[in-house]
Amino acid sequence: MTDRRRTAVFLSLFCLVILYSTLASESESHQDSGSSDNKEECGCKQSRNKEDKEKNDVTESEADDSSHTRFYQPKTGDTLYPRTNQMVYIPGGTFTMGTDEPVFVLDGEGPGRQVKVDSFYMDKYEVSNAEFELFVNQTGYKTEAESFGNSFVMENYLSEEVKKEITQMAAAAPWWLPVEGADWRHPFGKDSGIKDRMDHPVLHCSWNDAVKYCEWAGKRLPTEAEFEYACRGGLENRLFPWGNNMMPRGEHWMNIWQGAFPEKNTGEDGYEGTAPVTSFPEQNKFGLKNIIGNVWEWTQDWWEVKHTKDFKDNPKGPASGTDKVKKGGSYQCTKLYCYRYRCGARSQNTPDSSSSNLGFRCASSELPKYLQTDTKDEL
Ligand SMILES: *[C@@H]1O[C@H](CO)[C@@H](O)[C@H](O)[C@H]1NC(C)=O
Ligand SMILES: [Ca+2]
Ligand SMILES: [Ca+2]
Repeated sequence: MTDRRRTAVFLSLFCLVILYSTLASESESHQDSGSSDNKEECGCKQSRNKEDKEKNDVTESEADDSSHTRFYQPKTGDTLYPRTNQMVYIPGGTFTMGTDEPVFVLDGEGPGRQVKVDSFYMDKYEVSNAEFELFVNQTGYKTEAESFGNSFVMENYLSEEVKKEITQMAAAAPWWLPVEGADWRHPFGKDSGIKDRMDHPVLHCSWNDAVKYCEWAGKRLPTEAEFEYACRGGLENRLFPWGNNMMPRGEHWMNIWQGAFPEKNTGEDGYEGTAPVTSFPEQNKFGLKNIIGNVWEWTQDWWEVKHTKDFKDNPKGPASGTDKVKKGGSYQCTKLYCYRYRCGARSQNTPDSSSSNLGFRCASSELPKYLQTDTKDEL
């Protein structure tokens, strides 16, 4: 067997196991299982291969808690640059990371364990195209997707022209295609652009690219623990940042996929693709937007799936690995295929991978100097 075939066989077996664990743990989802043939892969694990080079109805968000804004009053009115301008203060604490009721056991969602996180700052929004362009303009930075000459895009978002040119498919996820010329300026192939999407999240940034951007901004990527702590917004053992009800008051609070994935995309939440980073309500009392949904977000940590119940103090993940952790799910997630728009959910990609549903936001232990305003004497 060639390496490629072996990989394909392995992935197929792996995916069957995932399929089994998904079905076993998601009894509710059977009702809308309209498309059973593609279940094996949630579409969220596309990586470059090496050769290439709802339980209760109550909204628990406490929007009136302004303890975090006492420390930092974000600048406003500069909507294209919310990310470089706006960070929220996340007061530290101890929380239950992961869950004792994992949906995807093989993802290492469990067990629930006590984790302490120090206070830090986090971008209120995902990094937008405008902000990434500012970074590239100032530094001349070239992303890995630009160097490789391609990146992953989901088939549904490609023009017929671009599809015609594609020969190779990602074995485990047939709707993910490595598209020539796809990069942050051309998110859906070379005949696409970002002119009308400057306030949308930047796409096709690898983990390495994200690290470079955050350094430029005087920040860093959040650890997985920080991300999850921020996501959970002070609530214990809830699915979503605001509680367990997927649609508080019957409204969409996040950008995911409605309809039977991958054939049908109704865009009922207002967006068939990405949404502006400023869209949807603040998802929890920290004031974070799209911390789940819209695009997946890179974290600092290497990926591992074995966790103990031991208490951890500001964990930073394993010392080494092959993949990096991403969190939050994306606009391509449905409950049936990629029920990973939960704070406790996680997935991974190699640090050089990039795709059309993966972005990032930065964090910082100290507020960068350029963001400090007159209100800092309140510190
Ligand atoms: C980046 O440079 C281009 C070309 O000079 C310019 O059109 C664009 O407005 C700049 N973008 C930002 C965010 O400064
Ligand atoms: Ca959507
Ligand atoms: Ca997100």
